[in-house]
Amino acid sequence: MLRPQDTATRERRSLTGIWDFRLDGTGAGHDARWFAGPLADARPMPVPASFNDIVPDVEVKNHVGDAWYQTSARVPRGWAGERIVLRFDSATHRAVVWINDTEVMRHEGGYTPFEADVTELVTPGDEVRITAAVNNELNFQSLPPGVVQEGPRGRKQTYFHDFFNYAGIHRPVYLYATPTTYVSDITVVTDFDGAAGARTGKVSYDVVVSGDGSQDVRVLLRDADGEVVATGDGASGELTVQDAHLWAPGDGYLYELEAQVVDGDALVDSYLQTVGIRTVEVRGTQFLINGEPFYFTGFGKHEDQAVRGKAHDDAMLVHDFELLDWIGANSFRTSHYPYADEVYDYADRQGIVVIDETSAVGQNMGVMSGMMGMPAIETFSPETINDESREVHAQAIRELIARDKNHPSIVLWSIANEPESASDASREYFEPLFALAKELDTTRPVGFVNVMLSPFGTCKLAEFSDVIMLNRYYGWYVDTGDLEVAEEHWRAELQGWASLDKPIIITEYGADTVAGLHSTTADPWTEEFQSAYLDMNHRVFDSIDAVVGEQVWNFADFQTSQMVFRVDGNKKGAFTRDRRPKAAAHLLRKRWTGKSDPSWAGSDRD
Ligand code: GCB
Repeated sequence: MLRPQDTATRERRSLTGIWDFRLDGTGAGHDARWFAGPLADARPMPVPASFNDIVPDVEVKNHVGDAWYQTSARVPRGWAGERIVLRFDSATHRAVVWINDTEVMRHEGGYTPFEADVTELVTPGDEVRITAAVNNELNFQSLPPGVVQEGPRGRKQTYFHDFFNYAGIHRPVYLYATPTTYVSDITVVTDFDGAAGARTGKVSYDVVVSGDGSQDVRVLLRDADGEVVATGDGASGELTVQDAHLWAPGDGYLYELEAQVVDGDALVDSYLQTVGIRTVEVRGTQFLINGEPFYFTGFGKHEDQAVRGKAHDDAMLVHDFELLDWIGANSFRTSHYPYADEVYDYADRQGIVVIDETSAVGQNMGVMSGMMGMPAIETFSPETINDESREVHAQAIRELIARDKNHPSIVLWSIANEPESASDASREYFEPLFALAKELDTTRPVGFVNVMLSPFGTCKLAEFSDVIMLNRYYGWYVDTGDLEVAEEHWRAELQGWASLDKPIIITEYGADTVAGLHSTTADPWTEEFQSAYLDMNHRVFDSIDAVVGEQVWNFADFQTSQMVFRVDGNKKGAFTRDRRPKAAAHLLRKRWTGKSDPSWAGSDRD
């Protein structure tokens, strides 16, 4: 699904702003047809934002059920004769949407876009009412999973992942117009021959035209200076780029492919697709980008901040990338869900490498019973995560790859974080999902993130993974505080994984750290301990050749549900929630850039 754009033939109207909002814990609004008129008893709510922290009220914060949003918009007069589409970049975790009195779409899954052709329902120049019933409930058939139970004070949501269940309309909403014959999809795949100086880039493209698809397609490829470097006729083909400038980590060089639908000399539609020419390959224990071994440095991140919750925010985006640059991170994982489109666009431009993850997190009842003391239940069973859940998961993989396939920054798909992976049931559940991801994208490796409860020798999914991704907390959740013993245990396990002859990325290692808490003896929770813990991990990684990456958990402190071992959230950040560096951030910066502080003595950017 292509993003809305303003081009020579297309126009967008953003619907971000303050909408009317009303909670509906019992689901009464559907029967009472709240969409059929102005939303009664509404309060203001910003879009995009999570609703949870906007209002200082625990009922809003912990709401379970529907949340109704409504706004009105005037359809631009100039859109007469065009195809008009209503698009939500996301609504967490599912939504039903109406235009005036007519339901126009339903969508399951909180982190991917959905849209509907509303041409027949609107009149250019007139106002329309747009209503969305956004539901935040998690169950065994949703991603991520959860359970809603009746409690003494109403319904209560529990879930099995370690971040707050923020909900609402987290990303932009648009009305947009395209011609009635329009480009509906583009796929680009890149390759190159030869070495620097005499390098020939190859850009295979496939353009899908909808509407009256009989019209011709023409493509133009422009370089970063706007010069046309290749052209093609027909809906698919391969363009050749002489002396191609590759996209590479740290060098986000982008070409732009303009896909035109033409009728003789007349331009019917035009869509602009950025293109980074690069290759990705796994060879033995190496992860190669453009044929060169790549070592991931960086973090697992979250879309998380005070007040806005999980809403996309450009100021935070640019600031976070500046901090990635400062600290010397070349990559991050979109733990634990697909991020806003803007994040990948910016990663493409900045040359930051991305591991793109679905929202399959918490599919592991062993973690719940082992660590959180919940009664042991089976993860994969007809009553819990079952065939229906797998179909939801498959759809999430389809939507992720369809949305993100053209980003050069994305080098690896992660189809799940820490699922149960030592049982036959997990193997049965996951085998077809790996096959699906590999069929949908033959150009990128596919993996999943392994949990400590499935150590080397027990995991039944590793054989399907092109890359081994490990989350390990030796010295924190096990061997707590005893870094010497932790180092021995960690190295021993990692040596086992290294024998599989696949590249290994450590996708999580970290220790909760309260900024400002210090001790001379490096006790857990202090800044000294976090630094010592990271040092220990780095010694282990540096001793094993198959390790091709280290991503600290987490970039910044983030909000979680209330638990006895979380102090106002998870504190494993290298930065605090408001992005102040802990001592560990300086340590990482030294390791990843070689630069020593004080960086505050003056600008050290080169
Ligand atoms: C994990 C999870 C992550 C948690 C982290 C922790 O393994 O993947 O979501 O936040 O551990 O801090 O416990």
